[in-house]
Amino acid sequence: MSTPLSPDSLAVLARQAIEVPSWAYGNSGTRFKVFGTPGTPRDPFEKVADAAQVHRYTGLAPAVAIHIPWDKVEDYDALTGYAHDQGVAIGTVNSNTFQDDDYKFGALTHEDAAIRRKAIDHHFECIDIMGRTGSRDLKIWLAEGSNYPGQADLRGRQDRLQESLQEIYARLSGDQRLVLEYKFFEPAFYHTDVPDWGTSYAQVSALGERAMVCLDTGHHAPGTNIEFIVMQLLRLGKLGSFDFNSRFYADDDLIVGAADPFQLFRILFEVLRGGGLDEDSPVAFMLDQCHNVEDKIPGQIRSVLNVQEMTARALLVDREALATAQRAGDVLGANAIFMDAYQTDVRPALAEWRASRGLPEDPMAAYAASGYFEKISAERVGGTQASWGA
Ligand code: AOS
Ligand code: ZN
Ligand code: ZN
Repeated sequence: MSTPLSPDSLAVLARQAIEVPSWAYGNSGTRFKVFGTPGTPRDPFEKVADAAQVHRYTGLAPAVAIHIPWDKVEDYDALTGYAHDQGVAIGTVNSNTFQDDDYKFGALTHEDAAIRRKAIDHHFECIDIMGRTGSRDLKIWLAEGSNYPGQADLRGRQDRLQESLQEIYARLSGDQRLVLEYKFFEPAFYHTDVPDWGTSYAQVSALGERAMVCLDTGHHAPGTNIEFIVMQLLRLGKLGSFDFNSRFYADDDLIVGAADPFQLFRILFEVLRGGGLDEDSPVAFMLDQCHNVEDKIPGQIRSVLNVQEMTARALLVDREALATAQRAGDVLGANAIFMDAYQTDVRPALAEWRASRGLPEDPMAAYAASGYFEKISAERVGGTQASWGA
C-alpha cells in the first residue's frame, strides 16, 4: 500500500456506499438551455442501467434514488427486479410537490386543506412505492415559501407543515424513514418554509425517531461552515442523509468535490469523527447532481471517486495526535496534523486497493474503454429531459 491506510480505514472504505440519483442521467440544464446528449435514457429502466455502470466500475454506488413522478412506472416489482439484475437496488424515493399549478402557493403548508390533502396523498403514494421497491427512505424537499414580505403567514405555514408531516410520518412502517431536506432559498426568494437545519431539526424532532434531517451541501449561504452543521446533527442523532454536490454560487449541483475539495474533506472528517461511517450509522450518502455540459455516467463516476478519495484522506488524520495537540493548545501543530492528511495523495493507494478487490484501477478509463457510451448512443433515440435542471 503506498499510503498508510490502516485495516480499520480499509474496512470503512469497504462499506462506503453512495446512492446515485436517477435524474443525473437525464438531460439537464438551466432555465436558459437544456443540451441534449446522445444515449439519454428514455425511461426509468434505462436510467437504472446507466446508474449500474457507476457501481460496476467503482464498487461504490449500490443503489439508485428515484423520483416520483419522474420515475413513475406501471410495475415497481419489475423495476426493482431489473435493478437487482443490473447489480444495484432502488434507494431513496424522492417526492415532488414543485411542478404542479396547485402548489403555486405551497403544498404541505398551503392554506387550502384540499391542496394539502393532495400533497399528503402524493407522499402516501411514494410510501406505497417504497414498499414495492424495498426503499428505506422517503426524502422530502419542499419548494414552498413566499416572495414578498407580508405575502404569507410564516407561523401558520410552520404549523400546517407540522400537521402534514405528522400524517405522512404516521404512514411509514417497519424501518422506513422520512428525511426532510432544507434549502435557504429558491424557488422562493423572500422566505422558504424549510430554510435551514434548525427548522428541519425542529420539524423532524416533533415527529419521532425515524424522521431525520437531509443535508444538501449546496443549500447554504456562502461562507456557511457546513462541517459544523454536520457535527451538530450527528451529535444530536438527527443526520439522516446527505445530498452531495458542489457549488460556486447558489444551488449549482456540480460534481461533489469539484468546487472545494477541502470543504468535502472537512465534512467527511466530521462524519468520521461523529460515527457517520460506523457500521451501524444511520447516515445515507447520496449524490444530488446534474450534469449539464459533461458526460453523465463519467460525471457520476468522478463524483463517487471524489467522495471516496476525501474519505480516505480524512481517515488519514492522526486523531490521537490531533487530540493531544488540541489539548495542549498547539494551534499550528493541530492544524498541521489536519493539513498533512488533506495534502496526502491517496490515489495510488486507492487504485491498488481497487485492483485487489477485482475493480479497475482507473474506473474512468475502464468505463471509457467499455464501449457502453457508444452502445447506448446507437440504441437510444429520443431520450428526453429527465429533470427540471435544478
Ligand atoms: C432541490 O434543490 C433539492 O436539492 C432536491 O434534493 C433535489 O434536487 C430534487 O428533489 C430532485 O429530486
Ligand atoms: Zn438536494
Ligand atoms: Zn438542491
